[in-house]
Amino acid sequence: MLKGLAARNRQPALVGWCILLACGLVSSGCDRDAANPVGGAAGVAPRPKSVAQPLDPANLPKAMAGVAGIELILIPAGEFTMGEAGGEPDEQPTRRVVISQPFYLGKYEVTQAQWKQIMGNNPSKFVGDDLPVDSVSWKDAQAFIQRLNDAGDPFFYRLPTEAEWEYACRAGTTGKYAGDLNASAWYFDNAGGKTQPVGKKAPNAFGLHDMHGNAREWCQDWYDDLYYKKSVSDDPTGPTNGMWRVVRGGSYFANAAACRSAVRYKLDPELRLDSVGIRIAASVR
Ligand SMILES: [Ca+2]
Repeated sequence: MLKGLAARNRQPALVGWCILLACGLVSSGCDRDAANPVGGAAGVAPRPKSVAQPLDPANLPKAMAGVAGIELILIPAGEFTMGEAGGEPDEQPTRRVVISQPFYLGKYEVTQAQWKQIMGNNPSKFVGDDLPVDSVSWKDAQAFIQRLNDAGDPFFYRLPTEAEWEYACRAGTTGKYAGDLNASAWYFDNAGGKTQPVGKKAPNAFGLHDMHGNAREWCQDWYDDLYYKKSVSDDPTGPTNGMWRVVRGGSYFANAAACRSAVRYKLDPELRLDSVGIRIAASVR
């Protein structure tokens, strides 16, 4: 399951970023100069800067595509009950949580094609352009996100908070799953022992695919099993420090109980597992 710290190809990859409305091309600021390398080494041209117009927070598009064509869905502000009564101890007590600002979340897990475009390497155990990238650590995810942000488009890219992740996963539902698990998730009973191309299972009510299964997903927060007992209710961002980062959602290798909306996992931020990938969140700058 684990992969060593193999030498990583740090050769800068192109970030030919382009902002697209999902339902129609918007050419503003589009830059696809694939030959222009990125980075600050001698003789290397600087990354092209964005000339995109900032987004209007009062009139945000419901779907957009950011760097590397990562499709983003607008998640509305709202509130929900986080956790599951009768679930694991770290899922309790359940409590009302407010997500005060809309944000964008990846429609799909980050694919290997997207990871390769940004990072110039592919750490995944299960290889395929449409498969979720796997075997990436939390720290690897931060390096990926830094490159997305270097593109200078109208988003601030990041991982979702744990609260945002569960809010987005539930999409208004209150049960164990946001719909029929077999219809919406690749998990132990149906995945054949490996990850599957993203987006093949039914989306949830927000239009997000593979929240319950396929690859687990890193969140930004530190993990604390007692956090729900002391967390603020508005836009919680997790403990201020810790040993582990939060991982959410089930995977191709998880049983049904381990795919529930409320399930929390902790993982060393330097660990790479073939069942763990990422999904990108984005705030408007
Ligand atoms: Ca997933």
